Amino acid sequence: RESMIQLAEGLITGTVLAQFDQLYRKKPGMTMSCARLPQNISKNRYRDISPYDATRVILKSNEDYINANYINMEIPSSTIINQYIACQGPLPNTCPDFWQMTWEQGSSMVVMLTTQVERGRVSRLPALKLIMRLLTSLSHCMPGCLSGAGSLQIWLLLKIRQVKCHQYWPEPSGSSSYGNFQITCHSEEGNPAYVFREMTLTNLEKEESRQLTQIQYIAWPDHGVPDDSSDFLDFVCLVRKKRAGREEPVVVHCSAGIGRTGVLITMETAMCLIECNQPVYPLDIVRTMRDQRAMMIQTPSQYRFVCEAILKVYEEGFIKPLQASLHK
Ligand code: PTR
Ligand code: PTR
Repeated sequence: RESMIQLAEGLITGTVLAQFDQLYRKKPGMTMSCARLPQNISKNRYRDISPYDATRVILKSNEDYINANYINMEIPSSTIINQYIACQGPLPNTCPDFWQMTWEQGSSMVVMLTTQVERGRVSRLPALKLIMRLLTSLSHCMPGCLSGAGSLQIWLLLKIRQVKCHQYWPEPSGSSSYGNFQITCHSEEGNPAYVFREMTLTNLEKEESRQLTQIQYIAWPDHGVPDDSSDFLDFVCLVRKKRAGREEPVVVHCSAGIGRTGVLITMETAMCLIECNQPVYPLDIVRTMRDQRAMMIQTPSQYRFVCEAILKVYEEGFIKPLQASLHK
């Protein structure tokens, strides 16, 4: 209760956000040199997002690199340690690695917090800038093309969407191979906020299969916060419910695997603490995460969002039953 009063006051006075701003984004002394090796450069979705060497997930093959970290969240005074693997959204060339990791770590649950494409902040897209420049010079050389090039530019601005994550699974009732793994998707159901998929993951070499559940939250742009905190809280409850009884790490990813992934892990940890009657200090949660993967929770608005959601959970004596959770 004490910690909740502190949090509520801190949100009003602004100290909560000020402390978040001051927190290190990378833990001092942690190296990230594996991500920089020449053979691994193409396996990173973003140049500026790399895993710590010390906590990275190591694939059991010669090419052992994937942009992913273990994140363990201990709940004091209980035996609970929620284990996660936080990773980037797979790229076309890292899908086999993603499934290999999921298999080797024994994970049977994947939480996805991004859509495959989003309307990008196009002004920052280098490829688009290049096209624009070409169009502009074209219209200089051939004045007749001017209006055509101009409208094409506008069309591009509206249409270009940015890929946030490769679709690393097949369409429902379809089957695809990714390296040594075959994935079959049996079902897909959901509501406007999230989608559930049941899949079978087959290791072709070992001729063994396992079941896997993927839950995708679709109402959450990167660098932003979810459209609706009660939808999001329902979603986190669902993750908690689904993970019950699974000891293995839950694989969590968004696009970079830091912003939205950090918010989800913070929220689940806070819910767990509240259930166990432990104080909740969100900044400690963020620090613990950042000690294991840099930059977890990306923006102050994401941090504010999760702090407000924690207060809401506490005040409403949550944990709300998952009534209306799923309808086809
Ligand atoms: N992060 C990219 C870079 O550093 O090059 C640029 C970038 C920035 C890309 C924001 C996407 C961004 O946001 P979103 O698609 O919402 O807009
Ligand atoms: N360089 C990218 C940028 O700043 O836009 C990295 C980045 C992309 C960081 C997405 C965070 C992002 O959000 P999330 O971790 O929620 O996918």
